[in-house]
Amino acid sequence: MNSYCDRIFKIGKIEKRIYEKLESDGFVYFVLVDPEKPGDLVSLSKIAQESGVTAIMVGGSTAQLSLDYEEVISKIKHESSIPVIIFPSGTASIARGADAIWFMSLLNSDDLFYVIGAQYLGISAIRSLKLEPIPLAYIIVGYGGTVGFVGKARPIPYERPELAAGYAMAAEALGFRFVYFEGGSGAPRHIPPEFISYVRKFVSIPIIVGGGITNGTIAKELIAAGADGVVTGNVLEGYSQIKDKIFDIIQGCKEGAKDKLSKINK
Ligand code: 1GP
Repeated sequence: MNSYCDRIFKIGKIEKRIYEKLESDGFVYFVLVDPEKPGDLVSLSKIAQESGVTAIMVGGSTAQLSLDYEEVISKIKHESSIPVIIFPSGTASIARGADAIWFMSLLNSDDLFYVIGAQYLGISAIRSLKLEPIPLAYIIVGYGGTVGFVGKARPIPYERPELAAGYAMAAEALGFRFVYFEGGSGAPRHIPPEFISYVRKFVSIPIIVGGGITNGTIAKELIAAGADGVVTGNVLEGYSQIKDKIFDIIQGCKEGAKDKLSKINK
């Protein structure tokens, strides 16, 4: 018989892999593919895997066809063995063939559907498809973009990190194992590193940051400020030098992780 700890904290394969990466490298990097504009998945999947991208996330705030998700996932899987994590916008994002799904709750939404409704509706299908659900608190910040609008969020201003720290602490106490600060896809200004370093002091769970991250310098600053992971979407869409861009961002993450470690050891 399993212990209570084993029974309650069922850490799946992908989540475990993320923690192992965090321990060995000090950061994780996710590339986001929008099923509505997937681009050249053959090159992207191979390059992402060779370059050491942690996983490919598949999702988009307006994508509403699980068939689109399945097509994208199967193409990625055909070309590589990189883990695929669904980044859902609702129950239509639940699709076959992925390894895991961010089981996320949009904590600063005014609409209960995005906080717990979609999750209630989706969990049986997630179990049937044997997708690994990874609990994630999703918090919209600043610009917010399409996801902020669709998710009826009240985005936290960049100047008010204490509000974000409150949400992050509540998320950790509620048992979420990751917190994702979302600036909105294509955010004209990424989340400031000072915002992340403020929140970092209040929680232990990994902090993921996305929205408007376009180069390695930004990734470096965010990781050095205390983020554990970064997500990029737009910057690779339709870009011809995918390999160079991924390399640049990974390099930035590595340098950021080094800076972070040296601050801890001081
Ligand atoms: C969006 O945070 C992600 O959900 C990625 O944002 O497209 O701006 O990289 P970008």
